[in-house]
Amino acid sequence: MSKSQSAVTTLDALVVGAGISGIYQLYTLNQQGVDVRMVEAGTGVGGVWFWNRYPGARFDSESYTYGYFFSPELIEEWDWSEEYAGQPETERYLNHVVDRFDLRRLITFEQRVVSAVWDSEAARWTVTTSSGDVWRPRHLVTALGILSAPAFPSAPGLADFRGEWAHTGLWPDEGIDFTGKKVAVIGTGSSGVQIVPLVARDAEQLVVFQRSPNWCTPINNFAITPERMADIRSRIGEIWDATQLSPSGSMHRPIMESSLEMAADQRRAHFDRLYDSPGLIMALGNFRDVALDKRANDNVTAYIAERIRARVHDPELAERLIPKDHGFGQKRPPLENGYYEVFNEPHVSLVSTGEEPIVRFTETGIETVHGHYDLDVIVFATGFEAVVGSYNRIDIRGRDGLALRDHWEAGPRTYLGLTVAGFPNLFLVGGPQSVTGVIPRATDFQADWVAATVAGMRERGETVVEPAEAAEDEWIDHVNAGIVGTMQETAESWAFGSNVPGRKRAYLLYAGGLPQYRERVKAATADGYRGFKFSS
Ligand code: N01
Repeated sequence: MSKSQSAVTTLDALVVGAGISGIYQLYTLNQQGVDVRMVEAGTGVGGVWFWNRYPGARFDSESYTYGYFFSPELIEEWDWSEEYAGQPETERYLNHVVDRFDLRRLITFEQRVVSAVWDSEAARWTVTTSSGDVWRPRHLVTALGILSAPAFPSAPGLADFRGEWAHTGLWPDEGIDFTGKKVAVIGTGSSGVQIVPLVARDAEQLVVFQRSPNWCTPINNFAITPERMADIRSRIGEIWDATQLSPSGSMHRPIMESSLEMAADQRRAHFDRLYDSPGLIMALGNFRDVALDKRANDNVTAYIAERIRARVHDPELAERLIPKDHGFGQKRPPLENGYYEVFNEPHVSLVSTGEEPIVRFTETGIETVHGHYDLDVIVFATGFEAVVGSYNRIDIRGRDGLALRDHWEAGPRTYLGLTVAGFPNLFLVGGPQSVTGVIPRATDFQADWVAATVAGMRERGETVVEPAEAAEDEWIDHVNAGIVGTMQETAESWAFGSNVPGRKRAYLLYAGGLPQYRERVKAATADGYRGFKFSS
């Protein structure tokens, strides 16, 4: 076939996206004997761990709770080197998995999906990619990632900038050398907080542009010795069980005791222990009431503010680094490694864009309302059009040409976070209204469900599955009820799309906890796939 001819491939299932969730989906469907293939926009596997190759990118979940559990052999042969593995190690791991289970032959790279249109007559999707190739799957499984559509500031002039620039979520393969350069990092979310200390280490000058400070706590990472790895392996069943009981799919569970009824010194001792422990325990293993009761939340928030003040020498600067608009845990808190200490260094400065907005990018740097910053490199750690952004960038059309973008205009609409009314045979894995915490611990369950559903349909001779609109309405009510009354309810955060100008506020994740999520899906499935219509 000549290059000018595009390929048309008819098949049972197409999985879009070779991230940790998509890879497992490919594996499970293949195991079921489904004729399945995968398309991926990048040149390699890894998803978030392929694109976010910026210095400092690493897990903030324990490595072994984020990796796969489906294969005892894989657990036996893979050694994690750190409690919170860095991006290169995770990318290696995912490549290892793909080769270990002979999945690479099923993946076509450099195929960014531009449109997916349901063909009612053929009961198939027509999926077109940027290369012009056409895929005709019966079932379309999207594993697009919740943080994969990078967002940029709206200030004009970036095309004029003559230096180097990159977004943390689209980091160049060859990297960027900051040595002796004048660098700006825009954004102080998890990505910004991870990259800032490494830029500060090499750069001659670093200006951090902060729109809103975050409540960052230390990662307290450490190397995994061979003895510890052996111990992890011997406890892997226990670790799995812990992830299944935890609302966030992690090793951590909230302390159910009331922090408000506790003596102040006893409560403080708990906070000290959490602050000095590894990982996200301050957020995920804290008292349950800090997420629910403003008074309890105020206590932990005041505690962390005190720890920040003790680390930043200049009191005025410390205050600018302490959030005033939200309490701890209302937004996803970043983990850091020496972030606050960086601001004690003379070559590092902080610009609060609330007081000093960026006006434009220029040929030589950034112009603000107060002056000009000469720069060699600009790092955009400005986040993502989260959860729905990756869907909105594809022209997805269901029955009667209905655009998913229009169906989701006021916020995502799904049934069980897995399917969408009016979009037959479209499955979402790691999409809206289903995920929280350790993403693969939500999506491995979803991928198993999709594989079992597709295999069941094949056995029963059914070709089309679609949820009822009423079931979708019920799910949306359930998702929204889960966030009501929590401290997160009023947060300005990507979890509500509030970082995207003009986006209608809607909760995009699932706050009910993964055990409840799984129970709900299992109950509907056991009840004859309640809420779904199947047809032949
Ligand atoms: O993105 P973010 P992220 N001018 O949206 C600011 C996961 N993750 O890539 O808060 C100036 O959190 C924006 O300001 P504001 C994790 O779930 C995990 O850092 O919107 N600033 C914010 O400070 C995380 O939550 C790891 O007011 C602008 C920042 O840019 C999620 O990914 C590592 C701006 C964006 O922060 C997203 O994190 C990294 C503008 N015009 C990420 N526009 C792990 O550790 C935006 N900002 C596993």
